[in-house]
Amino acid sequence: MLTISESRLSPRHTISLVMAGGRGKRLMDLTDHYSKPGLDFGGKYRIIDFTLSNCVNSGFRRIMVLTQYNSHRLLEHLQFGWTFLAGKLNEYVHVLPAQQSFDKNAWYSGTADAVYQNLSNIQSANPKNVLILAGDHIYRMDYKIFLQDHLENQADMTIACLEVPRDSARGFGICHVDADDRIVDFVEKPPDPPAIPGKPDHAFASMGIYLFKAEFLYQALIRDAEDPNSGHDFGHDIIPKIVREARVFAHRFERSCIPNEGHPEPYWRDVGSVDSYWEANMDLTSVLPALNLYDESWPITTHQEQLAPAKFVHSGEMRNGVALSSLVSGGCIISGAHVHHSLLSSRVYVNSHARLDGAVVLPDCDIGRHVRLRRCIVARNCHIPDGFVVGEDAEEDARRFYRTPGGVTLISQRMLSQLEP
Ligand code: ADQ
Ligand code: ADP
Repeated sequence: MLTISESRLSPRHTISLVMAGGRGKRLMDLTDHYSKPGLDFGGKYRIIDFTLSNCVNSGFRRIMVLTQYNSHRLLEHLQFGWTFLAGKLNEYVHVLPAQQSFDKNAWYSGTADAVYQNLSNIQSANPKNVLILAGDHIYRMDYKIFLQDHLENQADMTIACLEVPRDSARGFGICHVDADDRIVDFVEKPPDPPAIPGKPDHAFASMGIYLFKAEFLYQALIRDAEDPNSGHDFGHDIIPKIVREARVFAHRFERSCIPNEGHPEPYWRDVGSVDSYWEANMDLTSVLPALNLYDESWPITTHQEQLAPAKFVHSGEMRNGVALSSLVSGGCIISGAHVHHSLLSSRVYVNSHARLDGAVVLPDCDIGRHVRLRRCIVARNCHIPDGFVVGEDAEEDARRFYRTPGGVTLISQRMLSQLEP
Protein backbone atom coordinates (compact mmCIF):
# COMPACT_ATOMS: atom_id res chain seq x y z
CA MET A 1 0.00 0.00 0.00
CA LEU A 2 1.16 3.50 -0.81
CA THR A 3 1.95 5.83 2.00
CA ILE A 4 0.71 9.31 1.37
CA SER A 5 2.30 12.31 2.96
CA GLU A 6 0.27 14.20 5.56
CA SER A 7 0.37 17.27 3.38
CA ARG A 8 -1.26 15.56 0.39
CA LEU A 9 -3.94 14.15 2.69
CA SER A 10 -4.82 17.60 3.94
CA PRO A 11 -8.38 18.59 3.01
CA ARG A 12 -7.06 22.10 2.37
CA HIS A 13 -6.06 21.08 -1.17
CA THR A 14 -9.64 20.22 -2.01
CA ILE A 15 -12.53 22.46 -3.07
CA SER A 16 -15.97 21.11 -2.21
CA LEU A 17 -18.79 21.87 -4.63
CA VAL A 18 -22.27 21.35 -3.30
CA MET A 19 -24.84 20.92 -6.07
CA ALA A 20 -27.94 22.61 -4.72
CA GLY A 21 -29.90 23.48 -7.83
CA GLY A 22 -32.23 20.54 -8.32
CA ARG A 23 -36.00 21.05 -8.25
CA GLY A 24 -37.09 17.91 -6.40
CA LYS A 25 -40.29 17.63 -8.48
CA ARG A 26 -41.49 14.47 -6.74
CA LEU A 27 -41.77 16.35 -3.46
CA MET A 28 -44.78 18.18 -4.89
CA ASP A 29 -45.86 21.27 -2.93
CA LEU A 30 -42.99 20.87 -0.44
CA THR A 31 -40.58 22.24 -3.03
CA ASP A 32 -42.89 24.86 -4.57
CA HIS A 33 -41.12 27.67 -2.79
CA TYR A 34 -37.99 25.89 -1.57
CA SER A 35 -35.41 24.01 -3.56
CA LYS A 36 -34.96 20.49 -2.20
CA PRO A 37 -31.67 21.29 -0.42
CA GLY A 38 -33.47 24.17 1.32
CA LEU A 39 -36.36 22.02 2.54
CA ASP A 40 -36.89 21.53 6.29
CA PHE A 41 -35.89 18.22 7.81
CA GLY A 42 -35.80 16.78 11.32
CA GLY A 43 -37.60 19.68 12.99
CA LYS A 44 -34.93 22.34 12.88
CA TYR A 45 -32.60 21.50 9.99
CA ARG A 46 -32.59 22.05 6.25
CA ILE A 47 -31.55 19.14 4.04
CA ILE A 48 -28.37 20.90 2.88
CA ASP A 49 -27.15 21.17 6.50
CA PHE A 50 -26.16 17.49 6.43
CA THR A 51 -23.77 17.83 3.50
CA LEU A 52 -22.36 21.13 4.76
CA SER A 53 -21.86 19.69 8.26
CA ASN A 54 -20.04 16.70 6.76
CA CYS A 55 -17.72 19.14 4.97
CA VAL A 56 -16.99 21.18 8.08
CA ASN A 57 -16.62 18.15 10.37
CA SER A 58 -14.27 16.46 7.85
CA GLY A 59 -12.15 19.59 7.59
CA PHE A 60 -13.17 20.38 3.96
CA ARG A 61 -13.82 24.03 4.58
CA ARG A 62 -13.47 25.63 1.18
CA ILE A 63 -17.00 25.16 -0.04
CA MET A 64 -18.86 26.47 -3.08
CA VAL A 65 -22.63 25.99 -3.30
CA LEU A 66 -24.11 25.93 -6.81
CA THR A 67 -27.71 27.12 -6.77
CA GLN A 68 -30.35 27.52 -9.42
CA TYR A 69 -34.01 26.67 -8.87
CA ASN A 70 -35.97 28.64 -6.24
CA SER A 71 -32.86 29.59 -4.38
CA HIS A 72 -34.02 32.65 -2.44
CA ARG A 73 -34.86 30.81 0.82
CA LEU A 74 -31.79 28.66 0.51
CA LEU A 75 -29.55 31.71 0.13
CA GLU A 76 -31.16 33.27 3.18
CA HIS A 77 -30.47 30.11 5.18
CA LEU A 78 -26.83 29.99 4.05
CA GLN A 79 -26.38 33.66 4.82
CA PHE A 80 -27.81 33.34 8.34
CA GLY A 81 -26.40 29.95 9.23
CA TRP A 82 -23.25 29.30 7.27
CA THR A 83 -21.05 32.35 7.42
CA PHE A 84 -19.13 31.32 10.52
CA LEU A 85 -16.13 29.80 8.74
CA ALA A 86 -12.84 31.60 9.20
CA GLY A 87 -12.32 33.67 6.07
CA LYS A 88 -8.93 34.63 7.49
CA LEU A 89 -7.87 30.98 7.29
CA ASN A 90 -9.26 30.71 3.78
CA GLU A 91 -12.30 28.78 4.99
CA TYR A 92 -15.63 29.76 3.42
CA VAL A 93 -19.02 28.86 2.01
CA HIS A 94 -19.41 30.78 -1.26
CA VAL A 95 -22.65 30.75 -3.17
CA LEU A 96 -22.44 30.57 -6.95
CA PRO A 97 -25.87 31.31 -8.40
CA ALA A 98 -26.69 30.15 -11.93
CA GLN A 99 -26.04 32.93 -14.39
CA GLN A 100 -27.00 33.41 -17.96
CA SER A 101 -23.63 34.08 -19.47
CA PHE A 102 -22.89 35.78 -22.80
CA ASP A 103 -22.41 32.69 -24.87
CA LYS A 104 -25.23 30.69 -23.34
CA ASN A 105 -28.83 31.66 -23.10
CA ALA A 106 -29.86 28.71 -20.98
CA TRP A 107 -29.42 28.08 -17.28
CA TYR A 108 -27.40 25.04 -16.32
CA SER A 109 -28.52 22.16 -18.45
CA GLY A 110 -27.06 19.32 -16.36
CA THR A 111 -24.85 18.82 -13.32
CA ALA A 112 -21.65 18.84 -15.38
CA ASP A 113 -22.71 22.05 -17.11
CA ALA A 114 -23.30 23.68 -13.71
CA VAL A 115 -19.70 22.88 -12.76
CA TYR A 116 -18.34 23.83 -16.18
CA GLN A 117 -19.94 27.27 -15.99
CA ASN A 118 -18.08 27.87 -12.74
CA LEU A 119 -14.78 26.52 -13.94
CA SER A 120 -12.90 29.79 -13.59
CA ASN A 121 -14.10 30.22 -9.99
CA ILE A 122 -12.89 26.73 -9.17
CA GLN A 123 -9.58 27.10 -10.97
CA SER A 124 -8.84 30.38 -9.26
CA ALA A 125 -8.87 28.55 -5.90
CA ASN A 126 -6.12 26.34 -7.32
CA PRO A 127 -7.23 23.01 -5.78
CA LYS A 128 -5.51 19.65 -6.30
CA ASN A 129 -8.81 17.81 -5.90
CA VAL A 130 -12.46 18.70 -6.37
CA LEU A 131 -15.14 17.06 -4.24
CA ILE A 132 -18.58 17.15 -5.85
CA LEU A 133 -21.49 16.65 -3.50
CA ALA A 134 -25.28 16.65 -3.72
CA GLY A 135 -27.00 19.14 -1.44
CA ASP A 136 -30.02 16.95 -1.03
CA HIS A 137 -28.87 13.80 0.74
CA ILE A 138 -29.16 12.92 4.41
CA TYR A 139 -26.15 11.07 5.78
CA ARG A 140 -23.04 11.49 7.89
CA MET A 141 -19.74 10.80 6.18
CA ASP A 142 -16.08 11.53 6.83
CA TYR A 143 -14.75 12.80 3.50
CA LYS A 144 -11.16 12.49 4.80
CA ILE A 145 -11.37 8.71 4.41
CA PHE A 146 -12.86 9.16 0.94
CA LEU A 147 -9.88 11.36 0.01
CA GLN A 148 -7.42 8.88 1.46
CA ASP A 149 -8.82 6.05 -0.68
CA HIS A 150 -8.78 8.29 -3.75
CA LEU A 151 -5.11 9.16 -3.26
CA GLU A 152 -4.04 5.62 -2.41
CA ASN A 153 -5.60 4.34 -5.63
CA GLN A 154 -3.96 7.14 -7.60
CA ALA A 155 -7.40 7.64 -9.06
CA ASP A 156 -8.49 10.26 -11.58
CA MET A 157 -11.95 10.04 -10.11
CA THR A 158 -13.53 8.19 -7.17
CA ILE A 159 -17.25 7.60 -6.71
CA ALA A 160 -18.80 6.92 -3.31
CA CYS A 161 -20.98 3.82 -3.65
CA LEU A 162 -23.16 1.55 -1.62
CA GLU A 163 -25.02 -1.70 -2.10
CA VAL A 164 -28.77 -1.23 -2.50
CA PRO A 165 -31.60 -3.71 -3.07
CA ARG A 166 -31.87 -4.23 -6.81
CA ASP A 167 -35.60 -3.54 -6.88
CA SER A 168 -35.01 0.01 -5.60
CA ALA A 169 -31.93 0.73 -7.72
CA ARG A 170 -33.60 2.12 -10.84
CA GLY A 171 -32.99 5.73 -9.83
CA PHE A 172 -29.25 5.33 -9.43
CA GLY A 173 -26.12 5.08 -11.49
CA ILE A 174 -24.91 1.48 -11.26
CA CYS A 175 -21.22 0.56 -11.14
CA HIS A 176 -19.52 -2.61 -12.19
CA VAL A 177 -16.18 -3.04 -10.41
CA ASP A 178 -13.19 -5.38 -10.64
CA ALA A 179 -11.49 -7.11 -7.69
CA ASP A 180 -9.72 -3.86 -6.73
CA ASP A 181 -12.95 -1.85 -6.82
CA ARG A 182 -11.88 -0.14 -10.01
CA ILE A 183 -15.01 0.77 -11.95
CA VAL A 184 -15.00 -0.94 -15.34
CA ASP A 185 -18.51 -0.06 -16.41
CA PHE A 186 -21.15 2.47 -15.38
CA VAL A 187 -24.75 2.80 -16.44
CA GLU A 188 -26.99 5.67 -15.35
CA LYS A 189 -30.46 4.76 -14.09
CA PRO A 190 -30.91 1.49 -16.00
CA PRO A 191 -34.51 0.18 -16.15
CA ASP A 192 -33.23 -3.27 -15.14
CA PRO A 193 -30.27 -2.65 -12.81
CA PRO A 194 -27.51 -5.28 -13.14
CA ALA A 195 -26.83 -7.30 -9.98
CA ILE A 196 -23.58 -7.51 -8.06
CA PRO A 197 -21.88 -10.79 -9.11
CA GLY A 198 -22.77 -13.38 -6.47
CA LYS A 199 -25.45 -11.09 -4.96
CA PRO A 200 -28.45 -11.36 -7.29
CA ASP A 201 -30.69 -9.13 -5.15
CA HIS A 202 -28.30 -6.21 -4.87
CA ALA A 203 -26.82 -3.56 -7.12
CA PHE A 204 -23.77 -1.37 -6.51
CA ALA A 205 -25.10 2.19 -6.66
CA SER A 206 -23.38 5.53 -7.06
CA MET A 207 -24.30 7.99 -4.32
CA GLY A 208 -23.71 10.90 -6.70
CA ILE A 209 -20.68 11.90 -4.59
CA TYR A 210 -17.50 12.33 -6.59
CA LEU A 211 -13.87 13.15 -5.95
CA PHE A 212 -11.81 14.28 -8.93
CA LYS A 213 -8.20 15.04 -9.55
CA ALA A 214 -8.63 18.72 -10.43
CA GLU A 215 -6.78 18.72 -13.77
CA PHE A 216 -8.59 15.59 -14.88
CA LEU A 217 -11.96 17.17 -14.08
CA TYR A 218 -11.15 20.32 -16.05
CA GLN A 219 -10.19 18.31 -19.15
CA ALA A 220 -13.27 16.10 -18.90
CA LEU A 221 -15.57 19.12 -18.58
CA ILE A 222 -14.01 20.99 -21.48
CA ARG A 223 -14.30 17.94 -23.68
CA ASP A 224 -17.90 17.39 -22.66
CA ALA A 225 -18.80 21.04 -23.27
CA GLU A 226 -17.58 20.73 -26.85
CA ASP A 227 -19.69 17.63 -27.49
CA PRO A 228 -22.94 18.69 -29.20
CA ASN A 229 -24.53 15.32 -28.41
CA SER A 230 -23.97 15.53 -24.67
CA GLY A 231 -26.66 16.40 -22.12
CA HIS A 232 -23.82 17.65 -19.87
CA ASP A 233 -24.70 15.45 -16.95
CA PHE A 234 -22.13 13.54 -14.85
CA GLY A 235 -24.22 10.38 -14.57
CA HIS A 236 -25.52 10.25 -18.12
CA ASP A 237 -22.67 11.64 -20.15
CA ILE A 238 -19.32 11.96 -18.42
CA ILE A 239 -18.91 8.94 -16.15
CA PRO A 240 -19.93 6.18 -18.64
CA LYS A 241 -17.25 7.55 -21.00
CA ILE A 242 -14.37 8.09 -18.62
CA VAL A 243 -14.59 4.72 -16.85
CA ARG A 244 -13.33 3.18 -20.10
CA GLU A 245 -10.21 5.30 -20.35
CA ALA A 246 -9.27 6.63 -16.91
CA ARG A 247 -8.60 5.36 -13.39
CA VAL A 248 -12.04 5.53 -11.79
CA PHE A 249 -12.56 3.77 -8.46
CA ALA A 250 -15.47 3.02 -6.17
CA HIS A 251 -15.18 4.04 -2.55
CA ARG A 252 -17.32 1.92 -0.25
CA PHE A 253 -19.47 4.15 1.93
CA GLU A 254 -19.21 1.69 4.87
CA ARG A 255 -15.61 2.84 5.21
CA SER A 256 -16.37 6.50 5.81
CA CYS A 257 -19.90 6.63 7.22
CA ILE A 258 -20.25 7.83 10.79
CA PRO A 259 -21.86 4.95 12.69
CA ASN A 260 -25.30 5.32 14.26
CA GLU A 261 -25.68 3.49 17.55
CA GLY A 262 -27.70 0.28 17.27
CA HIS A 263 -27.72 0.39 13.45
CA PRO A 264 -24.88 -1.51 11.81
CA GLU A 265 -25.98 -0.68 8.25
CA PRO A 266 -24.73 2.66 6.87
CA TYR A 267 -27.33 5.44 6.76
CA TRP A 268 -27.79 7.40 3.53
CA ARG A 269 -31.06 8.73 2.16
CA ASP A 270 -31.96 10.64 -0.96
CA VAL A 271 -35.37 11.76 0.30
CA GLY A 272 -36.73 12.24 -3.20
CA SER A 273 -40.38 11.35 -2.72
CA VAL A 274 -43.05 12.44 -0.24
CA ASP A 275 -43.12 8.89 1.16
CA SER A 276 -39.37 8.68 1.71
CA TYR A 277 -39.36 12.20 3.19
CA TRP A 278 -42.08 11.24 5.67
CA GLU A 279 -40.36 7.98 6.57
CA ALA A 280 -36.96 9.56 7.16
CA ASN A 281 -38.50 12.22 9.41
CA MET A 282 -40.65 9.69 11.21
CA ASP A 283 -37.67 7.45 11.88
CA LEU A 284 -36.21 10.20 14.07
CA THR A 285 -39.06 9.70 16.56
CA SER A 286 -38.02 6.12 17.35
CA VAL A 287 -36.13 5.36 20.56
CA LEU A 288 -32.92 4.50 18.70
CA PRO A 289 -33.21 6.21 15.31
CA ALA A 290 -31.18 5.05 12.33
CA LEU A 291 -29.76 8.59 12.15
CA ASN A 292 -28.28 9.91 15.39
CA LEU A 293 -28.72 13.68 15.70
CA TYR A 294 -27.45 13.68 19.28
CA ASP A 295 -23.87 12.63 18.53
CA GLU A 296 -21.77 15.59 19.57
CA SER A 297 -18.68 14.20 17.88
CA TRP A 298 -20.31 14.83 14.47
CA PRO A 299 -22.67 17.75 15.00
CA ILE A 300 -25.21 18.80 12.39
CA THR A 301 -25.01 22.56 12.21
CA THR A 302 -27.89 24.79 11.15
CA HIS A 303 -29.19 28.32 11.44
CA GLN A 304 -30.77 28.54 14.89
CA GLU A 305 -33.49 31.10 15.20
CA GLN A 306 -33.97 32.80 18.56
CA LEU A 307 -37.06 31.00 19.82
CA ALA A 308 -38.70 30.43 23.16
CA PRO A 309 -38.55 26.87 24.56
CA ALA A 310 -41.25 24.38 23.57
CA LYS A 311 -44.11 24.49 26.05
CA PHE A 312 -46.72 21.93 27.10
CA VAL A 313 -49.74 23.28 28.90
CA HIS A 314 -53.22 22.43 30.17
CA SER A 315 -55.94 24.00 28.13
CA GLY A 316 -58.81 25.93 29.64
CA GLU A 317 -60.68 22.62 30.22
CA MET A 318 -57.64 21.31 32.18
CA ARG A 319 -56.79 18.81 29.46
CA ASN A 320 -53.12 17.84 29.44
CA GLY A 321 -50.92 18.94 26.58
CA VAL A 322 -48.53 16.04 25.96
CA ALA A 323 -46.07 14.75 23.40
CA LEU A 324 -44.71 11.19 23.39
CA SER A 325 -42.19 9.59 21.04
CA SER A 326 -42.03 12.95 19.31
CA LEU A 327 -39.59 15.72 18.44
CA VAL A 328 -40.79 19.17 19.41
CA SER A 329 -38.78 22.20 18.25
CA GLY A 330 -38.38 25.66 19.70
CA GLY A 331 -41.28 28.06 19.76
CA CYS A 332 -43.94 25.28 19.85
CA ILE A 333 -46.91 25.29 22.19
CA ILE A 334 -48.93 22.15 22.80
CA SER A 335 -52.00 23.17 24.67
CA GLY A 336 -54.42 20.48 25.80
CA ALA A 337 -53.50 18.35 22.78
CA HIS A 338 -51.99 14.88 22.38
CA VAL A 339 -49.02 14.47 20.06
CA HIS A 340 -47.69 10.96 19.36
CA HIS A 341 -44.99 9.71 16.99
CA SER A 342 -44.81 13.12 15.40
CA LEU A 343 -42.29 15.76 14.56
CA LEU A 344 -43.07 19.42 15.13
CA SER A 345 -40.79 22.02 13.53
CA SER A 346 -40.28 25.51 14.91
CA ARG A 347 -43.32 27.58 15.92
CA VAL A 348 -46.09 25.02 15.67
CA TYR A 349 -49.13 25.55 17.86
CA VAL A 350 -51.36 22.59 18.62
CA ASN A 351 -54.65 23.45 20.27
CA SER A 352 -57.01 21.70 22.67
CA HIS A 353 -58.41 18.25 21.90
CA ALA A 354 -56.26 17.95 18.80
CA ARG A 355 -54.67 14.55 18.29
CA LEU A 356 -51.60 13.97 16.13
CA ASP A 357 -50.18 10.55 15.28
CA GLY A 358 -47.51 10.17 12.63
CA ALA A 359 -47.59 13.85 11.68
CA VAL A 360 -44.61 15.75 10.30
CA VAL A 361 -45.45 19.42 10.77
CA LEU A 362 -43.20 22.03 9.15
CA PRO A 363 -42.57 25.49 10.63
CA ASP A 364 -45.19 28.12 11.35
CA CYS A 365 -48.32 25.99 11.51
CA ASP A 366 -51.35 26.28 13.67
CA ILE A 367 -53.39 23.13 14.32
CA GLY A 368 -56.94 23.96 15.38
CA ARG A 369 -59.05 22.52 18.19
CA HIS A 370 -60.39 18.97 17.82
CA VAL A 371 -58.22 18.39 14.72
CA ARG A 372 -57.15 14.78 14.10
CA LEU A 373 -54.07 14.17 11.94
CA ARG A 374 -52.71 10.72 11.10
CA ARG A 375 -49.84 9.78 8.79
CA CYS A 376 -49.45 13.14 7.16
CA ILE A 377 -47.13 16.02 6.37
CA VAL A 378 -48.26 19.57 6.98
CA ALA A 379 -46.22 21.98 4.84
CA ARG A 380 -45.10 25.42 6.08
CA ASN A 381 -47.55 28.15 7.08
CA CYS A 382 -50.68 26.01 7.27
CA HIS A 383 -53.59 26.86 9.47
CA ILE A 384 -55.61 23.68 9.99
CA PRO A 385 -59.17 24.73 10.86
CA ASP A 386 -60.93 23.42 13.98
CA GLY A 387 -62.37 19.93 13.73
CA PHE A 388 -60.45 18.91 10.59
CA VAL A 389 -59.76 15.16 10.20
CA VAL A 390 -56.98 13.77 7.99
CA GLY A 391 -55.71 10.20 7.67
CA GLU A 392 -58.90 8.28 8.44
CA ASP A 393 -60.65 8.24 5.07
CA ALA A 394 -58.28 7.64 2.16
CA GLU A 395 -60.69 8.74 -0.56
CA GLU A 396 -61.60 11.93 1.22
CA ASP A 397 -57.90 12.72 1.76
CA ALA A 398 -57.08 12.07 -1.91
CA ARG A 399 -59.93 14.36 -2.99
CA ARG A 400 -58.78 17.29 -0.88
CA PHE A 401 -55.04 16.81 -0.66
CA TYR A 402 -52.19 14.81 -2.18
CA ARG A 403 -52.15 11.20 -1.04
CA THR A 404 -49.00 9.16 -1.75
CA PRO A 405 -48.78 5.53 -2.87
CA GLY A 406 -47.57 4.77 0.68
CA GLY A 407 -50.71 6.29 2.21
CA VAL A 408 -49.20 9.55 3.48
CA THR A 409 -51.29 12.71 3.05
CA LEU A 410 -49.51 15.95 2.16
CA ILE A 411 -51.34 19.13 3.18
CA SER A 412 -50.18 22.50 1.91
CA GLN A 413 -51.35 26.08 2.23
CA ARG A 414 -52.26 26.06 -1.47
CA MET A 415 -54.44 22.95 -1.07
CA LEU A 416 -56.13 24.36 2.04
CA SER A 417 -56.91 27.62 0.26
CA GLN A 418 -58.62 25.71 -2.55
CA LEU A 419 -61.04 23.89 -0.25
CA GLU A 420 -64.67 24.98 -0.34
CA PRO A 421 -65.54 26.94 2.76
P1 ADQ B 1 -29.85 12.26 -9.41
O1 ADQ B 1 -29.97 12.41 -7.93
O2 ADQ B 1 -31.09 11.95 -10.16
O3 ADQ B 1 -28.72 11.15 -9.77
P2 ADQ B 1 -29.48 14.94 -10.37
O4 ADQ B 1 -30.93 15.19 -10.47
O5 ADQ B 1 -28.63 15.26 -11.52
O6 ADQ B 1 -29.11 13.49 -10.02
O7 ADQ B 1 -28.97 15.75 -9.07
C1 ADQ B 1 -27.72 15.65 -8.47
C2 ADQ B 1 -27.53 16.84 -7.52
O8 ADQ B 1 -27.26 18.00 -8.26
C3 ADQ B 1 -28.72 17.20 -6.67
O9 ADQ B 1 -28.23 17.60 -5.41
C4 ADQ B 1 -29.38 18.37 -7.36
O10 ADQ B 1 -30.02 19.22 -6.43
C5 ADQ B 1 -28.20 19.03 -7.97
N1 ADQ B 1 -28.43 19.64 -9.29
C6 ADQ B 1 -29.04 19.10 -10.36
N2 ADQ B 1 -28.98 19.93 -11.41
C7 ADQ B 1 -28.29 21.02 -10.97
C8 ADQ B 1 -27.90 22.24 -11.58
N3 ADQ B 1 -28.15 22.46 -12.84
N4 ADQ B 1 -27.21 23.14 -10.85
C9 ADQ B 1 -26.92 22.90 -9.57
N5 ADQ B 1 -27.26 21.77 -8.94
C10 ADQ B 1 -27.94 20.85 -9.63
C11 ADQ B 1 -27.38 11.32 -9.29
C12 ADQ B 1 -26.42 10.52 -10.17
C13 ADQ B 1 -26.67 9.03 -10.01
C14 ADQ B 1 -26.59 8.67 -8.54
C15 ADQ B 1 -27.59 9.52 -7.75
C16 ADQ B 1 -27.52 9.26 -6.27
O11 ADQ B 1 -26.54 10.93 -11.52
O12 ADQ B 1 -25.72 8.29 -10.76
O13 ADQ B 1 -26.86 7.29 -8.36
O14 ADQ B 1 -27.29 10.89 -7.96
O15 ADQ B 1 -28.54 10.00 -5.64
P1 ADP C 1 -57.17 26.23 24.05
O1 ADP C 1 -56.15 25.23 23.57
O2 ADP C 1 -58.02 25.73 25.17
O3 ADP C 1 -57.95 26.82 22.92
P2 ADP C 1 -55.26 28.37 24.07
O4 ADP C 1 -54.53 27.69 22.98
O5 ADP C 1 -55.91 29.66 23.68
O6 ADP C 1 -56.35 27.41 24.72
O7 ADP C 1 -54.29 28.67 25.29
C1 ADP C 1 -53.87 27.69 26.25
C2 ADP C 1 -52.55 28.11 26.90
O8 ADP C 1 -51.50 28.05 25.91
C3 ADP C 1 -52.51 29.52 27.42
O9 ADP C 1 -52.87 29.60 28.76
C4 ADP C 1 -51.04 29.87 27.28
O10 ADP C 1 -50.30 29.41 28.39
C5 ADP C 1 -50.58 29.09 26.11
N1 ADP C 1 -50.47 29.96 24.93
C6 ADP C 1 -51.33 30.03 23.86
N2 ADP C 1 -50.90 30.91 22.95
C7 ADP C 1 -49.76 31.44 23.44
C8 ADP C 1 -48.84 32.44 22.99
N3 ADP C 1 -48.99 33.06 21.81
N4 ADP C 1 -47.77 32.73 23.76
C9 ADP C 1 -47.57 32.09 24.92
N5 ADP C 1 -48.40 31.16 25.41
C10 ADP C 1 -49.48 30.84 24.71
